[in-house]
Amino acid sequence: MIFEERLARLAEAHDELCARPNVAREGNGVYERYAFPVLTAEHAPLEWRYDLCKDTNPYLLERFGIHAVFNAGAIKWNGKYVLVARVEGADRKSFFAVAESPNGVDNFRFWPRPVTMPEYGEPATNIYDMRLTAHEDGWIYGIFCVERKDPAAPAGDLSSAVAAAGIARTHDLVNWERLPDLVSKSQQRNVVLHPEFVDGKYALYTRPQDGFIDAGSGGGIGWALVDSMEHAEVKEEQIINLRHYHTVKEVKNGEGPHPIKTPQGWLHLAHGVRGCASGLRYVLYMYMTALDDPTRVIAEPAGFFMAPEGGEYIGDVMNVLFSNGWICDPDGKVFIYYASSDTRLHVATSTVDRLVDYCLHTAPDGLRTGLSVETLNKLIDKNLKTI
Ligand code: M1P
Repeated sequence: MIFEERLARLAEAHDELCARPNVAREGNGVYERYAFPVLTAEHAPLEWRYDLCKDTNPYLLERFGIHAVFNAGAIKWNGKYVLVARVEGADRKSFFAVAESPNGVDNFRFWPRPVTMPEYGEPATNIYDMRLTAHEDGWIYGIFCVERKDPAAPAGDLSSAVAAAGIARTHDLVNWERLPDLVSKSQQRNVVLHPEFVDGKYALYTRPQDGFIDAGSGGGIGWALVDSMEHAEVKEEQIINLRHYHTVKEVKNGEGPHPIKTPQGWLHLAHGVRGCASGLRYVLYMYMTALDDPTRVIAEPAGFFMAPEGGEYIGDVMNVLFSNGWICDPDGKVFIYYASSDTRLHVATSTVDRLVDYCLHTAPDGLRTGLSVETLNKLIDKNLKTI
């Protein structure tokens, strides 16, 4: 009886959570946050977490702990809002799982099974943070971080890892063809495929870094053209979005999802990292590049676009917002999927028009306090004339 009652309670709570309507909150005009996260560990199906057979699990104990659901790639697929989320188990290993919603803001439900990602080379210890790109070549590509133990780590060092960009492609988000990892002189995380060919080549946003954690001498978000995705190799890399002293991205930065094409230019979402007494702080920022030259930055508002708020500060890795997925509807509505503190996934909504307006009409970072005050005074002067 205990088994049946507990199962009924668990199933009811899970259904209620997945069906809970989400409500937009008044924001700063640029975007709206929503009342509830769209995916959490509790959204994972009961069949993933429990042995549902009374004979083998009479107490209905959890058998596979799911710890967090965050950092999701996103795509509009067969009329549904589809996320390829990073699901992290209690064992600290991440894997990918697909969830879909009819409206993009609530009712996300996982597909029955997680993604079985084929291995390439030495099997990965961990995989995470997939960026999805429906490329004009007809494939949907997923590029993600592949983490393996550092073979050069001294004996006893069980923390050092190396990061590479794993590449896979699919037509249905179920069956994935694994391609060779990106060949690059440096370690790579946050690699993103641009959706169009550029000069007949595939174009990648990269993030060269010296170590697993440290961007080190890697100056920012890079750009590289590669001949083929079947043997992708970064031969030349140009830094297109630099890190700067005393900004939100002084320690490191990384491209979010692939940019959205607008009449005014490519709209980019990225994350910036700075250090502070409580550790690293991850925020989201935006920039735009020229349509005729995606390597040329044409606008970059000062500071962060979104930073943690309230409960978003709290989680497995505190003080982190991270985004690797957004969806732009044909009517210009944009669904920004962002994760907080490596624990849960949220949505914010905006429109292409508002995001472009934000990028083109917010002053850039003057890089010193005097210029910040000048910018503020110009706004006050204008308002005093208007009122
Ligand atoms: O813990 C915060 C983020 O750290 C890494 O991002 P980056 O490579 O920019 O430092 C990633 O592990 C990311 O998944 C994580 O959210």
